[in-house]
Amino acid sequence: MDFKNIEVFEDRVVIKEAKNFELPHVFDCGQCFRWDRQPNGSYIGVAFNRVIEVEKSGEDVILHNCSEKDFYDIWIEYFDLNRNYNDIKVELSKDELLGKSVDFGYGIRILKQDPFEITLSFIISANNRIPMIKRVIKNISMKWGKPMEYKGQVYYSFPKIEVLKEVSQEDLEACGVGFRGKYIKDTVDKIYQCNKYIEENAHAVQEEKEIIKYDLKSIKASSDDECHCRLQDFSGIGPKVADCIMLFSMQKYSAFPVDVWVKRAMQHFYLAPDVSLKKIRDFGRNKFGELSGFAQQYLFYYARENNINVESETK
Ligand code: 8HG
Repeated sequence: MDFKNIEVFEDRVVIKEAKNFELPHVFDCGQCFRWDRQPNGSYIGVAFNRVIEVEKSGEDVILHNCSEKDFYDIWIEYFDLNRNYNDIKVELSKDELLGKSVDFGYGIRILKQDPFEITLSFIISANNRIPMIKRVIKNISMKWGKPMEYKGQVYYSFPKIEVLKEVSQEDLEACGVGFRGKYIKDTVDKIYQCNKYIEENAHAVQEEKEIIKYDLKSIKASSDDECHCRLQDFSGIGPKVADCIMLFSMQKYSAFPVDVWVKRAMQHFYLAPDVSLKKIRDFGRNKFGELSGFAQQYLFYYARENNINVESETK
């Protein structure tokens, strides 16, 4: 557990002596798209139909606009507060090269986000840059999410599937999703049809039905390798996007998403420049095992923040 206890006030919860919890490391390490840094250094974000503000104050982390019930129902898990990140950092730092990235992103925590939101978010992430991904998700939420007011500003929840299933590909494209519109539409349809079928046939024998393979709950409940495989049954999801979804919303920590930054980091620290993404993934998973996802996050943050560039160093 990475905190001592909590103190509850009218409109906020104070997490006392929070360890391994640095706001820029958590919110700017690439795993989430709905958190924005404020001029005073705190972050305001939207998740699970709530808007909260997170502030660091000495050793404590303050969750504003948060009740004690929401802390225990949502945020304690969302922020992965029951995990001791020192154990992970000690283990990963046995590798001297990775230790550099761990020292740099020492306050990273992997958030436990909502599978439906993260599935669509990472379909949007394919061949896209993070500021643009954030903008597109914000547009979608502003159009079809629920408005919520905080400190005189309006924030929007990520839309419910029942609302998104009525949205056309053209309307999605108007939000800036580009060529991914058809993938999002198709994925929303499949998940919706699947949920509906399961709800209506709760007591029936379901094995033979093709549609139930799109059940995010059972995908999340499957083994890491099966989860990686099954996510790729959706259109617009390849190995890299599947790795991101399973790591950031399904607690599959052997995932090792290899994007351009992780590729550069792996080449910079371990491998030759001409290795394929698949080989880099296999190498990473063999090396870091059950902690691959965490290792990947320290590497991604290090590479992106330091703008590391392999070509210029190796040539
Ligand atoms: O946390 C992330 N890890 C990896 N490996 N890739 C990521 C993360 N976050 C994120 O947005 N990406 C992808 O990297 C999406 C996009 O293709 C690119 C943005 O730098």
